[in-house]
Amino acid sequence: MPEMSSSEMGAQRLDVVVVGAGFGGLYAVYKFREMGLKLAAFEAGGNVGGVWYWNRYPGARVDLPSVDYSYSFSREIEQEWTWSEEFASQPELLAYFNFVADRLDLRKHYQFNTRVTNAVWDETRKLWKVTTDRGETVEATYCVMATGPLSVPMDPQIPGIARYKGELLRAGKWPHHPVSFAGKRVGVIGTGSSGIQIVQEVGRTARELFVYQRTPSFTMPMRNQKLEPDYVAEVKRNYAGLREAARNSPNGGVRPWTTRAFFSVTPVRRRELMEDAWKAGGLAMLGTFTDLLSNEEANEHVAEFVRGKVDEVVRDPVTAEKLKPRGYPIFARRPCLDTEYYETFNLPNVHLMDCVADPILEITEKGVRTETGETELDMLILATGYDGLTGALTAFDVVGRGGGKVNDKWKHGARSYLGLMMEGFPNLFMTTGPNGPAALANIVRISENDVDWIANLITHMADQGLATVEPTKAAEDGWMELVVRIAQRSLLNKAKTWYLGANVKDKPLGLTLFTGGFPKYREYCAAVAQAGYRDFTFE
Ligand code: N01
Repeated sequence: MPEMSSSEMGAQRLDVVVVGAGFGGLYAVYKFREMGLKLAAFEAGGNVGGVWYWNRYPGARVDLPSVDYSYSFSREIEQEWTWSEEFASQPELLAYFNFVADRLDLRKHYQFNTRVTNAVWDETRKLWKVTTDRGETVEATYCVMATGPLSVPMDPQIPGIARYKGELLRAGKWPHHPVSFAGKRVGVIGTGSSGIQIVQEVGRTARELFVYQRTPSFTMPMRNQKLEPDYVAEVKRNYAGLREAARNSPNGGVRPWTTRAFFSVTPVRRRELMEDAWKAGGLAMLGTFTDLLSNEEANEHVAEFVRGKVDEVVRDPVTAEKLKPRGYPIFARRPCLDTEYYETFNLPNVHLMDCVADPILEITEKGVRTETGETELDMLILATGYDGLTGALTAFDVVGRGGGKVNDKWKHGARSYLGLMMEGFPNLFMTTGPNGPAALANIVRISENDVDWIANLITHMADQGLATVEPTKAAEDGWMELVVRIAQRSLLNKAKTWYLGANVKDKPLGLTLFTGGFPKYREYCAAVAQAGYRDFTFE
């Protein structure tokens, strides 16, 4: 399709507009172009990459094996791209996105540095009007929000941030220029996946590092390694099998998995298995026993094993004790994978600041004031998380049938059918949406599943001469009932996390992710299509 200028985009009716240039958006653009659809795409960032465009902080890397965290839809991409590390760094991931965009000539469909400010369904003309912060509006039959589950970073609810006169950096909006920590007193607020990766990196070069920790995370050694050419060649020969295994695994990835329950083996054997998993690194521990997220007692045994590892590394017993997560099950928050995170706290320049014992009161011009006093800082880094799952679509007006807004629909929690569509919002699709398995399974596999499903539905409509599609209320109610019912069994409910919306003030609290595993999710999606989309109304 020839490149279109923005005025040309606005002048004609498009088939589809895609928002986002992460894994979901890029694949959607490719797929729809191959279907011959007339399309346009917008991306707030300056280029492709999604979260990997924004998260340029030092030490940023993926916590799934790179060979798995990559597209499966193109044999050419699989064969021509070579991963250099088991867990790719952000620069390598960004290079991958750029490689895909160039190889498939996708960039020309995007308008970058362009944020969608509202999307409104035109009932009479049966199309979406999508307006951007550049003031233009495009019209398209379908709108695909590939806006990602973790694309709206949040500042902490601490007064005074605007007052701070030192360097203020945010993990999720890291600057493009090199950042030096040498000779500086640096503070990091937040000890989730982002904070841990930053701390272990900055601790090595900063003059002093102050780590503001409110809730310690469970973290396990990543044990990242360079990939040997022989291994890469083997993977390339066997990609088809690897993808099939990933699609059929509960997490959508080739992680270790088991059917062994914790109490089905002897205490000695359990210990051996946990030691092996610790030595293997990565998410091996999660695959050690099958009931870790359903049996609280089993979970506590594994949690205690991991806490014990802190004592083996951290020399100061007081610091070690503070670093041990307590009060919530292991894996109920996203498990972190680190590279010598605990070792960082043995460095004389690194100080753990306990925000529970000594809460942060405010950010001052010079640094951070806690109950016991002010710490002056040259640089403050915020690694304080995201308005996850729903944040991207509630950040602007998405207006459906009869003027209904997504913000109103989700007032009491996200609702959708399969995490893909919403009643009241005809022809609007989401990839990796809330109420699907996003966050609990490999985002690349979910994105491909979702885009393929959307593409099939659009093809079905073209074949049948249909103009609009929308899930029935009954279908959406049924899906939400299922999602909520099976989620109640999960220990994920027992931690305050972005999975539940617990990290955002006044956000409705609840686990509305599909916790039934990726294969089951795929089955549901496929069954809906096979049944002729009877859960939808068409016009
Ligand atoms: O965010 P988080 P993240 N005072 O929400 C703290 C993915 N990811 O960006 O828990 C003090 O986990 C907050 O404390 P608490 C991954 O899916 C993946 O780190 O609210 N602290 C918490 O410690 C992950 O789950 C990768 O008590 C405050 C931290 O900020 C998701 O992104 C890398 C505070 C936020 O942790 C989000 O991870 C990075 C306050 N007022 C991210 N407010 C990899 O692939 C907040 N906090 C490796």
